[in-house]
Amino acid sequence: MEETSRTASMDAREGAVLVAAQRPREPDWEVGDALDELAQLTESAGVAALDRRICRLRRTDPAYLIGRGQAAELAERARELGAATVIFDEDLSPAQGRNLEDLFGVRVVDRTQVILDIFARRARTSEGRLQIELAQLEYLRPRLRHRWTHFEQQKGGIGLKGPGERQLELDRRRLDLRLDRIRRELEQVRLRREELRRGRARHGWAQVALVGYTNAGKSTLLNRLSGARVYADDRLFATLDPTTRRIELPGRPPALLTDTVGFIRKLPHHLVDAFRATLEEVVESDLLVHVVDAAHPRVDAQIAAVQTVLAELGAAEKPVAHALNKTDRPEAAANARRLGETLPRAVPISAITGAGLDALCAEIADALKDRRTPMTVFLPLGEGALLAQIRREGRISDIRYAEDGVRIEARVPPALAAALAGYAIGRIPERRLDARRTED
Ligand SMILES: Nc1nc2c(ncn2[C@@H]2O[C@H](COP(=O)(O)OP(=O)(O)OP(=O)(O)O)[C@@H](O)[C@H]2O)c(=O)[nH]1
Ligand SMILES: [Mg+2]
Repeated sequence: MEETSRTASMDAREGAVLVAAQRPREPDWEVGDALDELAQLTESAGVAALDRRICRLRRTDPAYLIGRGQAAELAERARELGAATVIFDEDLSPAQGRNLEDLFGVRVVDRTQVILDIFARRARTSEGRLQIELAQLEYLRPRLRHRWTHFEQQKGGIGLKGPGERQLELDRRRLDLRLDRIRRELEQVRLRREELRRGRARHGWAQVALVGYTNAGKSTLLNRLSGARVYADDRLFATLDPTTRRIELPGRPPALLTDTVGFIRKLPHHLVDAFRATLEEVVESDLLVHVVDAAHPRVDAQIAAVQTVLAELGAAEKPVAHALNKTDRPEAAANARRLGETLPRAVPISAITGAGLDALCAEIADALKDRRTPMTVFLPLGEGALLAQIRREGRISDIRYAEDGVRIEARVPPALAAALAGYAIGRIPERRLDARRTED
């Protein structure tokens, strides 16, 4: 729809000036890194980075973020280079974006918009497209107002609704209707995925999710381990839609390995929210394999960023196996050695050459030994001891009392799962459960 194309706004042929703001005690290398990454993001969005600028902030100007003098210099530079866009590594408030745009006379885009733009380009499935549209519309909503400010300025006294305001109301209502519809559709997607996961869980297959910074090598690893042919490339956010494949593990049944969207520093909040349906594959898995690009100069910052996003998803407590990837590259040697000290179980690998993959599979198999199995059981009255054990050792997600017993959905450790096997039920439809109640 129209609104979407407006935020997916960067023209493939345009060039841009990149800007990072440097806070008073922020070291130079940090700003330099931020700009490097922004340049990579910009390239991934199909826009050429013509120049990079650092603006030192003494205080943040609520109207322009940067100082007026700095803004004037940037405007001059953008004009000189014929840049169609100025891209900020910061998130700009709607007012800042608008003010800077007026000042520069060229389009002003922030980091979030660049990421949204890349996601919009990459989305292939209807699930991916819905999620990115949701994120874009939510980004756009508070920015709608500005398109009508000129009308509002003409309208005069308080309480006089100008034509602009009426149009704005219409736009906003249309947008809210669309947002409602997308949210409903995504809820259906979520339920479908949940159903799929339950089906797999019933087969007893462990579910393992690859997580990691974008470009760490997750897709390459999935391909290598499963013989899949997922698109892998040296660009940010190559993967958007989750892919699940079976992998063989030593000494235990195969597991299902899911490759999904990569993480990044300052991943926009509403993007994380919008991608819930996809990211539930991570939240609901038995084990995470954190793929680390050991050859990256800022590997520690990347690991920290991944942990931040995991916490945001509510997956901070999940068991994690670490894979130190790209060890075929000489730059990785020192990092891998250092990280090996803080993460003693981390496995050095190369998804490209295949080195270390047997050790990684052994580590995954080992970590899965004490995984919890999702189960639905009906415990008759008189099995109070088992009920107490589930409460103690398991994680209960649903519990319903009937007259003759109790129905529980929980994740339980393997030994308890075995003890409960005789009481396991499939998902009993609500009606049958009610029927049982009335029969008694
Ligand atoms: N040298 C080397 N390069 C690797 C290795 N694994 C992956 N790469 C390269 O790293 C780049 C990114 O790989 P992907 O598998 O697409 O990374 P990803 O983690 O799936 O990235 P996103 O989908 O963007 O999150 C590609 O150019 C790969 O060829 C490795 O072990 N060694
Ligand atoms: Mg990928």
